[in-house]
Amino acid sequence: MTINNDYKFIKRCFELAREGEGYVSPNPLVGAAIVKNDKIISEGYHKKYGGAHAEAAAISSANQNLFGATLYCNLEPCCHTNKQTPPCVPQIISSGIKRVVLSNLDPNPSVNGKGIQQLKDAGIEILQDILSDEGEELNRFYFKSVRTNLPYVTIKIAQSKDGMINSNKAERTRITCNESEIFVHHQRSRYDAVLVGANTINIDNPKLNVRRVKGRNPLRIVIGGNLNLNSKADVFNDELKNLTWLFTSANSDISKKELFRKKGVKVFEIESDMKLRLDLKSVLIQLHKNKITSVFVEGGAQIFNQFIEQKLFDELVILEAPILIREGIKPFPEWMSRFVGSPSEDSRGFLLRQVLQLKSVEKLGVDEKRVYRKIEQYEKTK
Ligand code: AOF
Ligand code: ZN
Repeated sequence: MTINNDYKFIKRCFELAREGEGYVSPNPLVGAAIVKNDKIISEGYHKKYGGAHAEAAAISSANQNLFGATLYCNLEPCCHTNKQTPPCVPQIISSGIKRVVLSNLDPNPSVNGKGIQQLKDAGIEILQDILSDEGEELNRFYFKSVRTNLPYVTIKIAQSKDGMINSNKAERTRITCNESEIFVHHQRSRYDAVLVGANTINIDNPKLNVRRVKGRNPLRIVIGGNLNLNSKADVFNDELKNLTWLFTSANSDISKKELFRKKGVKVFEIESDMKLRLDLKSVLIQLHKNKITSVFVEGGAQIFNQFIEQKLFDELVILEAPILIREGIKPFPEWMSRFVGSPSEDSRGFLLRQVLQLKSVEKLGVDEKRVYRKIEQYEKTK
């Protein structure tokens, strides 16, 4: 067996794992392939939360003896009990598989190295860290969540060429093209939740669902510290209103909170400042406690500013349309917008550049998509 084959089969595991996108959270995306004589004889992936693990699915769907076979999987097989499904390691050992090739260790403290140790103790050969960067990228929501107890946060900003997200008029402005919209709907189907502030609800009345592509709807998180919110907005009244979670100040109007609760909206009370602005880190901690591993932030300007200033994000996606708005609302302060537009020598722009790294630039129809990643590592939140 050549190392090239090992790469090829691990890549196949990534493809299989991606089939579970949107359905397995808070679990990781995992794919598995069983190989004999350089040929895949069985495959499996983790299809949904609570369902069979990738390795178990591949073993159970094999229709031949696995003695001497190699198992490929992108994540270390689990060995812990007291969970929804039986551990994979004993199933691998009893199947007769003699070699396991994997991409990443499972950072879950109940596994983290113990899975491969048990396999080694049973005489199984292990090859680890194959395409581990790609594996990290694939499971970046899961890894961030397990390592820091906070969800992975992506900020998406749709802006004009002159860096504006809306005109000054208190009404919705259409900025990006059809292809960008399809991209956004794909992202909504992959992230556990989308998040917006009260102004976006009141001005845009967004549905925040998945309509342009096939996929599952995300949870819809509304930040409304002072509950200055239009209770007639779609997210509080449509057929998905049970998927709307409202985060408000512990000190906001009690009868208004009741109104939203009566509609079937889940209301969370969070610490706030004197102006009833919420502590966003506390919001993220609450989301983690409720099994949310990824959040797609869709606006508006105040929310963008707070997430960026407090460095509570991992990824920034700018969708830039070739139009000019001239007079309108900018998603962040001047110094920041110059940095994420074209490189600037501004000193704060320089600081931001140490935090952000441009990862990709791509055309989406007539728009340009720029993806930035936050370089800084997080501390674990208790
Ligand atoms: C694997 N293969 O396909 C997945 C793994 O509650 P359970 O039984 O689904 O177990 C969830 C834990 O198992 C999860 O926290 C992670 O550590 C691991 N996920 N492991 O061997 C898989 N999805
Ligand atoms: Zn498992």
